[in-house]
Amino acid sequence: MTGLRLLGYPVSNYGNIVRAALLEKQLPFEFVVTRASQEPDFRRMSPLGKIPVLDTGEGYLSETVAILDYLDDEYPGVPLRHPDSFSRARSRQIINLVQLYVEAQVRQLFPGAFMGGNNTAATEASVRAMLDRATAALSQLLTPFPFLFGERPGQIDLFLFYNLDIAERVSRFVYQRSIIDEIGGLDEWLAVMHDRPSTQLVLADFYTSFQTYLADHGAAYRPDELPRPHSHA
Ligand SMILES: N[C@@H](CCC(=O)N[C@@H](CS)C(=O)NCC(=O)O)C(=O)O
Repeated sequence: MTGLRLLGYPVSNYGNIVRAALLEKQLPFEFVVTRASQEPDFRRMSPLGKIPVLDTGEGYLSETVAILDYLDDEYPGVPLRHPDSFSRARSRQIINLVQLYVEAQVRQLFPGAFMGGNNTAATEASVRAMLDRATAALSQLLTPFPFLFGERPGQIDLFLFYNLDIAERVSRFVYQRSIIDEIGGLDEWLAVMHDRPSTQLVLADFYTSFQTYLADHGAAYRPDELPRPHSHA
C-alpha cells in the first residue's frame, strides 16, 4: 500500500490529470472528493486553497506539476517522464506553455461559460490574443507518434489531454473556434488517449459531475454541445 490520498473533484481538470497519472502508474490510492476552499483548515494543506492536493504520507502537496514529479521520483515503476533530458525538458516547456497561455487564459472565461456569470469584452479580447499565440506555438511543437513523446503516455499527454479538453469547450463556446483543429494533427492522439482505461474511468466521473455542476450554477454552457476531444469515442 502507498497510503496515497488524492483530494480532488471530478470536474477539476487538474485533479483529473493527477488521478489519471495515479491510474497510469498503477498506484493504489484513495480518491477523496474535495472542493477547493479558502477555509483555513484546507489552506493548511493547500496554501492557495486549490485542488488537487496529494496526501503523500509525509506531507500535503499541491500544484499538479509538483505532484506529478513527486509521484515519478517516489514511484518510478511506471515512469511518466521521458528518460532523455532534452525530451523531458521539451515536455516541461510544453506543459508550462499550456498551463500559462492556454489553461490560465480560458479559466478567466469560466464565469460566463460554466458559472452562470458574465465575461467582459476586454477579457474575451485579451484571452483570444493569447490563445492565438499559444495555438500557433503548440502547432509548431506537437508531433504525436502516437503519444506526444513516443510510444508510451507521459505527464505531457495527461496534462494536455485534460487541459485542452476544458480549453476546447470554452473556446468553442465563447469564440466558436476549435483550438484543437487550429493546433492540428491531434486526432489520432485524442483517439488513443480516449481509449486508455484511465481516461474512461476519469471521464465517466467527469461527465456526471460536470452536468450537476453546470445545473447548480445555472450555466449557459451545455455539456453535450461541444465535447470535441472526445468525439472519437
Ligand atoms: N496551478 C494549479 C492549478 C489548480 C487549479 O486551478 N485548480 C482549480 C480546480 S481545476 C481550483 O482549485 N480552483 C479554485 C480556486 O482557484 O480557488 C495546479 O497546477 O494544480
